[in-house]
Amino acid sequence: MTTAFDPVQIRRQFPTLDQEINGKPLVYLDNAATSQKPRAVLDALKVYYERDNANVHRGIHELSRRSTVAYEEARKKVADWVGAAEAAEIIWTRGTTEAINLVATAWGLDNVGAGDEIVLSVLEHHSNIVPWQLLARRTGARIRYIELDDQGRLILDDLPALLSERTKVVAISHISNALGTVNPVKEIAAAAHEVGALMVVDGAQGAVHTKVDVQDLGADCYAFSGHKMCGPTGIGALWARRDLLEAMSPYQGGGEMIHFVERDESTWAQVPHKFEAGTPNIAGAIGMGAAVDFLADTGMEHIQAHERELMEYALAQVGSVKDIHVYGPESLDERSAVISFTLADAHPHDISTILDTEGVAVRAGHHCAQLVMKHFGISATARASFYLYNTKDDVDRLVEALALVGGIFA
Ligand code: 7TS
Repeated sequence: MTTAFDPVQIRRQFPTLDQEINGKPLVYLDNAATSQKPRAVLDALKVYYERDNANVHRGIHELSRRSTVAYEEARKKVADWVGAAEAAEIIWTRGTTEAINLVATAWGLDNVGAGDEIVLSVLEHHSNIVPWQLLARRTGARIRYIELDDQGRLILDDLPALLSERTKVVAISHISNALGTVNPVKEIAAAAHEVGALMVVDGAQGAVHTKVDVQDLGADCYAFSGHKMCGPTGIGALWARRDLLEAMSPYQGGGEMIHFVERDESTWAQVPHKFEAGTPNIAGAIGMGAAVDFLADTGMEHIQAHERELMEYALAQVGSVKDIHVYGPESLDERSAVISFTLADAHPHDISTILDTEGVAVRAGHHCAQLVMKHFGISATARASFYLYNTKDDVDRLVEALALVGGIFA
């Protein structure tokens, strides 16, 4: 059920946000790195460990039954959250990074060979570059990149020249963590499919800020993390079409993923268990299910409207700070809840340190997107990233703290 959206009321459900840092109320603007957790998620973890803790799919006893039911119900919730055709299309992983490594390894080693091409973009997080580099090194495939324009948007005009029958996979982020750029995934997926390539989407930021519908996007794989969308760390998911998962080799071997084990050979369990070797992160999965419930109850349409209004305000306020340079798309239609910036000659780490003394948490660095930094000829930015519980007051506190930085480095 969706109720009226009030960020101040939402904020009260997040215990971590209710504290002072250096004597000032915390303003948490590092959401692209990880989000805070609402009580509903913390309670789900507590209930699981206090009442239901047991291994899944193994015991006949009551606790194992409860644990298995809760774990599989969470899979269904997460499947519905991204519009999967069925729960079995969700593979639990440690997060986006492991989900992409799974595809690059299990699918990649069987389907990519010497002379084949992998198309990425300069905008990608290292998690959506390095697994493909490992694959390229093992197979002799070549990586090609979609370049960026001066607003940090993909230059799609280059796409026809980059794609050919040699292209085996196109792997692109839904939303950039470094700049907030929202990528036209649907358009890219259609182009990838025209040349018979697999379309992998890094949804680490996408599943956080948009209502994802993997069918509508036309993706073949969608990777995302629980911890960025109000869930626990150490849990995430890979969504992939069932036929693709059926055809793929296992990623890791061990318990849970087999059907029969002989001396020299084994057969695999059904999808999704074929990809879930070993005792899984049961509590994490249940926590991620609770996070999805929380976001659904809050209403993604309210969250999106709130973030857009907040970003309009934040871009105007932050953009008017003296000597600031804000990176990323100018249009709110092409940008999500991230403001990456540099300020005069101040090093982003110094900016972040001074903001921290004011109780304002932002990240400084290359944001695991060194190719983006290189594109703009810089080594780092400071980054304020917003979520449903942030308010205009947070923006004002950020801008006040930036004035202090300006004063020091003027
Ligand atoms: N892809 C994108 C677009 C991301 O933003 C991140 C994490 C990942 C992949 C990796 O996700 P993980 O959950 O497997 O670590 N991004 C960030 C960030 O911006 N700051 O810290 C982590």
